[in-house]
Amino acid sequence: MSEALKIDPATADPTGTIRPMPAANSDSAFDIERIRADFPILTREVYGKPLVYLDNGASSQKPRQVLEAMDEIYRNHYSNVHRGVHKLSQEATDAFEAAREKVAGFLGAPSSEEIVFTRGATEAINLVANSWAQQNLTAGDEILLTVLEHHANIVPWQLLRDRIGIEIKVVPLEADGSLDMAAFDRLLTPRTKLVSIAHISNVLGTLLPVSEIVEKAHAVGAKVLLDGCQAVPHMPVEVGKLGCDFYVFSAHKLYGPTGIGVLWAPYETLLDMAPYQGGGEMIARVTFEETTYKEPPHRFEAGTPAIAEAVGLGAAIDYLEAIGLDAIAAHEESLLRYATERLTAIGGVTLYGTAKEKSAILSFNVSDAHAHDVGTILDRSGVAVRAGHHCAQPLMDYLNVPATARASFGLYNTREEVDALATAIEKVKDFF
Ligand code: C6P
Repeated sequence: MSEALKIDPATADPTGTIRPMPAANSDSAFDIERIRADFPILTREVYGKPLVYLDNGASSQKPRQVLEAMDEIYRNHYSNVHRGVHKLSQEATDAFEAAREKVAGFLGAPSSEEIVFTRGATEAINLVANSWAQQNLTAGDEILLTVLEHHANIVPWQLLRDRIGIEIKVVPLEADGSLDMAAFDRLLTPRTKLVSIAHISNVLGTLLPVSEIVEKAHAVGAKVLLDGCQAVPHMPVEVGKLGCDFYVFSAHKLYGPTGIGVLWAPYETLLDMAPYQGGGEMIARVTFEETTYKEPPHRFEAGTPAIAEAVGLGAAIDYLEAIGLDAIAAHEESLLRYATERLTAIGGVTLYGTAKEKSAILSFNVSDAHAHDVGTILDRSGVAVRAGHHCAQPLMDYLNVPATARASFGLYNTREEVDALATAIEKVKDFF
């Protein structure tokens, strides 16, 4: 690991200043014990067992740096933003806009004006569907999705389809959960106006070949939306390098708060997009005859925004950048390899999604046991996993299973926790 990774998140100031960690404090730059100590909830027990939190794909836990940054804004700087002339309003506005700058830096976006705050990834996709797509697509145009999409990247397009008569095409998968690129090539035509896909699958962990997809989509004149929910907490993401046209994610999977997410798009694209919702904050001038709108990104942020949540998101970004996304990716890659080995060695466990390029998400079933029963028994051992369809019912149909159990790892998980998962799965087998 590089020297640059020797940064201590514990001493990172949530407002932005990061102090290097003294090398003597740790043998390894990725100091898992220090990281775990930042997450208060990880010390609690569940049913008398240490909590083993493996539901990071649903939502991740929050480090004290995020909690403290949100506490600080509410205690000492809170007011509404962009409205008041008074000191507190200015401080809150500065903190809110500083968070936007941090998101821009995090995604490698050239300007914070390209960062729209939304309620989450779901709202960001709905925004693109109801604004850009509604404006630019007409009956007969096609949108390309994949079988592994989350409902948030399916239903908004169906609603649009039912309004304006577009067609939705769906790219199937290979047996290992990677995308069937031959089918992608066949389904992509000059009628395709948008390819909207997950960067990483929330069920299979598959990392999609997004650069290749972007290149091919652009060659037929289609734009590309990447749903980055499961990517941004686990790997460095630079929108410029990806070449995509829209990128969305939610803060709560990124060790930040709920209630806030991000839509990124190039400024020129945002400038051409009509507002998605109307109200305060997004207007330049209102009369009963006519309303004019602010420039992006404010045009898309009607009403009082999630102020403390934006600050919390900024603190989460500081926290992750202090550790280093490359270091986090390496840690989780090693956990994935170990967990795959451990679970594969347990007879009767079926793993879904074994693509070469994948992140630390393991969906599985245990023979004869329903996923919900697996989840419940694991819970009694202190191991929190998600069980169900993971908001990806078409994928469950495609895999021909009603549900799976899913262990999704984060930066604070350990090999010992993988062992706890494996031991708890053995208990499930004993039970059935
Ligand atoms: N997936 C999971 O357990 P929201 O709800 O807007 O924050 O995120 C929606 C969403 C969109 N895309 C992907 C790839 C996702 O994984 C999610 C959220 C969670 O898998 C909760 S359903």
